[in-house]
This record gives sequence, C-alpha cells and structure tokens, in this order.
Amino acid sequence: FKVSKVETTPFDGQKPGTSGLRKKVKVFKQPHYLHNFVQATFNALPADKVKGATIVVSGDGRYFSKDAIQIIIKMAAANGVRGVWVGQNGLLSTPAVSAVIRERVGADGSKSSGAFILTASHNPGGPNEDFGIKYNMENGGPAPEGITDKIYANTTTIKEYFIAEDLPDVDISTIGVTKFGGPEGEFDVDVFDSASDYVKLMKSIFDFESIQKLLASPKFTFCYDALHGVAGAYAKRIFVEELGAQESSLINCTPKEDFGGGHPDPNLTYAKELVARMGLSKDHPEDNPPEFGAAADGDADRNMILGKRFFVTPSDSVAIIAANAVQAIPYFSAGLKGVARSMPTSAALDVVAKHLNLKFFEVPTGWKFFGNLMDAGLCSVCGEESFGTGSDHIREKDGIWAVLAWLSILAFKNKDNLGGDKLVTVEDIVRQHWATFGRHYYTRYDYENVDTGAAKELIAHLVKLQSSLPDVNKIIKGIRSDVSDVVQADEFEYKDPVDGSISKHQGIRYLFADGSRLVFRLSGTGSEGATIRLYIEQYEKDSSKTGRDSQEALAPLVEVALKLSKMEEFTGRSAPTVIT
Ligand code: VG1
Ligand code: CO
Repeated sequence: FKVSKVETTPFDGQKPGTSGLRKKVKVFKQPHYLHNFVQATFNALPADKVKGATIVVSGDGRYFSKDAIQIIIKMAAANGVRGVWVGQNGLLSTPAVSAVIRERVGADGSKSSGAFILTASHNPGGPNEDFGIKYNMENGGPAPEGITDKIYANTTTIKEYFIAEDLPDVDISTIGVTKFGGPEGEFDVDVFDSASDYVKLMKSIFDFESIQKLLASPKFTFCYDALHGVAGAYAKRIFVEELGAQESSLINCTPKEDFGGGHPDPNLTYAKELVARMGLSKDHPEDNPPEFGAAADGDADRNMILGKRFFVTPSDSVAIIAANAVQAIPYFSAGLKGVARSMPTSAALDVVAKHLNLKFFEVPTGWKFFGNLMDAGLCSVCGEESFGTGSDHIREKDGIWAVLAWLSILAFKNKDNLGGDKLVTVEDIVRQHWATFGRHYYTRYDYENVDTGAAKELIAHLVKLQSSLPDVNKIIKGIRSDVSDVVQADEFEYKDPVDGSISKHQGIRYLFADGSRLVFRLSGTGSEGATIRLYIEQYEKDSSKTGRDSQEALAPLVEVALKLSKMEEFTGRSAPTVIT
C-alpha cells in the first residue's frame, strides 16, 4: 500500500470528556472528523507506541463502528503501526480491551501498546444517536489527562493526516491474520476471538466451580440482561458455557448496532425488562422473580446488581465486594492492597476501609484516576456510584467481573447451605452489611440535556455560595431546620498521590456534620447540551433505622439541594430526567 497525506482543518469541540470523545454519529460522519481525532491521538503518543507497535481497535459494536475500524486500520498502516488487532466483528467490551492489552500475546510473541475503543458506553446508538472513541494506554487503562489534553491541543492545530487509501477493507468477521506490504515493511491485521482472553482471565480470578454449584442449585435462579450491548458476547460464554446457567436466563444478549432502540444504561429506569422480571416494577407484578439479576451497559464496563425485589446501590455494591473479597474471591486471598472510590460515590466503602484497616483513596469521577493507584500497587478494589465496579485485574471497570464477584459472595455465604431450606439472598447480604457498617442512603438526580448556559450559571451560583459557610447554613436552615449543619464546602480538587498531577473543578461538595453530603457536577460524557448531576447521601449508623425507604429517608436533603441550587429557576426543570 501507499501512504497518502491528506490536508485537513481543525474541528471545534474534539475535547475528550470523562471517557473519550462522544458525539452524534452525524458529527462523526463528517468528512475528516474521525480522521482528525485519530491522527491527533497518534501525534500525542510517544513515537515508539505508534511506529512499529501493535494496537487494538474494537468496541461495543454500535452503529458506525465497522466503518470506523476500517478507517483506523488504514490510518494505523499509514502511520507506521506494525499490527492491528481486531476482535471478531469489531466486538470487544471495554474491560476485554483492557485485558487484551495486558494479557494477549500475538503469533510473533508481541504485545500491544494501546487501543482505540469505539464506544459511547451507555449512550444510545444508531444513525441518529451517539458514537464515541477513546484511547487506552499500555497498562490497559484510559489515557491520562496529560495525553487527552495533548490530543485535544493537536485537534485544534491539525493540518494533515496520513492514510493508506488503497489498502483493501479487511474482513473482520473471520478470525485470522491478513498481511500487507507497505513502505516500511509488513503490516498485519489480526482478527481474533473477542471472548477467549477475557474468559481466561476471569477463570484465573474466580472459583468457577463454586459458582457452578450455586447456579446448579434449584433454589438459586439467575437472570442477566446485556441490554443488546457487547456484554451479550461474554455472557453466553461465561454464564452459560462455563458456569452452566440456562440459556433462558440471558435476556437481550445479542449485540445490536442500535441496542434494539434502547438506552443501554443498566439502571432502574432503562433496564426495564430486567427490573420487571426481578419484581421491581409496579406496573408488572412478578410472582416468582429470580434470586439474582444483573445488567450491563453498551460496552459492558457497568453493572447493576439486583436481588429478588431488591436493588443494590452501586456504592453499597463496591463496599460489600471489598468487605467479602478476601474470603470469597481467590484472586484476593492474600489481602487487599487498598480500596478507592470516586468522589460522588457514597462513603460506604470508607467505613469498610476503616474497619479492615485498608488504604483508602477518593478520586475524581472517571476510571482513569484509579489506574495510577493500581499501577503503584496501592489499590485492589474500586468503584463509582454510576454502576462501575472493578479491581486491579485490569484498568477499566468491569461489568461481568462485578457479577462474578457477587456470585462468588453468594456462593461463599451458601457453601454449606445449598441443600438447606433457604439460601442467603442478595437482600440478606446487604441488610447484614448495613447492620454491621451502617447504611449510606443514596440517590442521584440527573438533569439531562439542559441548556449549557443555564447549567454553567447553576454551577457558578453554587461555587460562589460554597465560599461562605455561614451564608450556606443560614439558607439551609431557612429551607429545613431538621438537617444538620454544613461543616465544609468546596470544589473538589485531586492531587494524584503517584504522579503529583492536579485535577481541579471536579464538582462542588457540601459536607454536613452528620456525614450527609450534597454533590453537584456537570457530566463529561454527554453529546448534546449539558447534564447536571446531583448526588445526595445520608449516613445512618443506628441499625434499627437502616431499613427505611431511601427516597423517603432522603426527602429533607433533596429539598435542601433543589432549593439551595435553585435547580428549577436555572434549568426550568421541575423534575430530573433520571433518578438512580
Ligand atoms: C459518567 C459517570 C462516571 C463514569 C463515566 C464513564 O461520567 O458519572 O462515573 O466513569 O460516565 O462511564 P459523567 O462525566 O457523565 O458523570 V462509561 O460506562 O460511560 O465509560
Ligand atoms: Co460503559
């Protein structure tokens, strides 16, 4: 093939957000748009991670992925990349990409140095919906801010990109290596099985035999919903083929380019079918829901864990996994190095860390901040309130890992009990956890697609307010006299303990004397307008009071948050788009 140099001009707005660049497909389909971003990325990486290197390109299979993969292959060839690895049909979950970067060895003994992941995660897909792209580094984790800032800077000055226009499209539906000859020698495209590296890794972490026994127990029933995302490709292999679950326990497990028209976001609003099956829908009463249910997002890095008629908040989930990991999961049997959560995630994990005397870290939203801690051996288990849970087995959050972690805990708690009358349930485990550690009542309100100017004004208002505690407390007492005092308010700033880098403006926090918190921040993953996130949390230590309805328990704080922020005044919204 030949290398063509194509002249181009910058596009506005190619700034990677919390997790890569996410835009409407129509935006990505503009001539040169994707090309500019890919070239900006190649130019931001150290030369030896491009020239002569091997990179991975795949994603959640959403609409436009197949075209994008062919473009990136041609650009990789032209930029001197030696080999491109592609999951069959272009499918690799985000955690599987991370595993492939870290574990997979090519036929010639080489490893890969990074990956383009093609996904907009939980955002809908299809011709009128979202596409996304992000770059992961050699450790398998998202590019750190130093690199994403450079990518963005490059997109603002780009003048040309390189592409092997005459390279034929590669058949990515068939496993095998295709070799090409270019000006700098051989160039290979290796299409490989999307699941096998990941399945192997999972088998090395968990005790599959004990999970098998649990799933085989007639008293244990199971349901998994991939929301038509890429998780389906792994669910069949792991839950059915490896662990013996029934095929009928999988729903929406065939990956689709448009996620069946749905919103592939595993929460109580969007995972409707699963929520109904688990007996959690008022409109669809279910006589006999399964004991355990779980769902994933489009790229399978998120998870929602449900018990029979019971919802596990993601913040509780990571705390419970951390509390039980050493006994229930072989990978952690030597102990946890430390635990970490994102700032808006509830402090349930903090309490576990204190009890177990573990190192603890609070980082900004987004998985990239956990990677440094893990690379430095400081953190084993981490999580976010946004249905993201994971560990240092890879450098991304991992939806199927979280399900296997929960199944492991259930298998452990029931190991002498599988023949008994009643299993220890998900709900039992959570209630027991609250009884021991106290409960963090938690909810998140999302206001999606708000006018960008209005959202900025609301944040500016809160930043200003935050600077005077006496003023804040006076306003709050005027709203509700029954909430405690705000003792600290700030804009969260993070100094990475490993590399010393500083991330500012990571959300506004109001911390109350009784451990309650209100957090406000703007989303960095949307593709249109602004999304305001409001996180509300209240700690209850008294075990006789941990069984209340969460929205009811949080009602006073919700009222304070909405009035303090003047939510309706700024946004015109009387209610959030989604409550999780
Ligand atoms: C959201 C979540 C954040 C998560 C990010 C990427 O970001 O809040 O916790 O890490 O999505 O997840 P934001 O900036 O919109 O709040 V995924 O599954 O979309 O890669
Ligand atoms: Co995701």
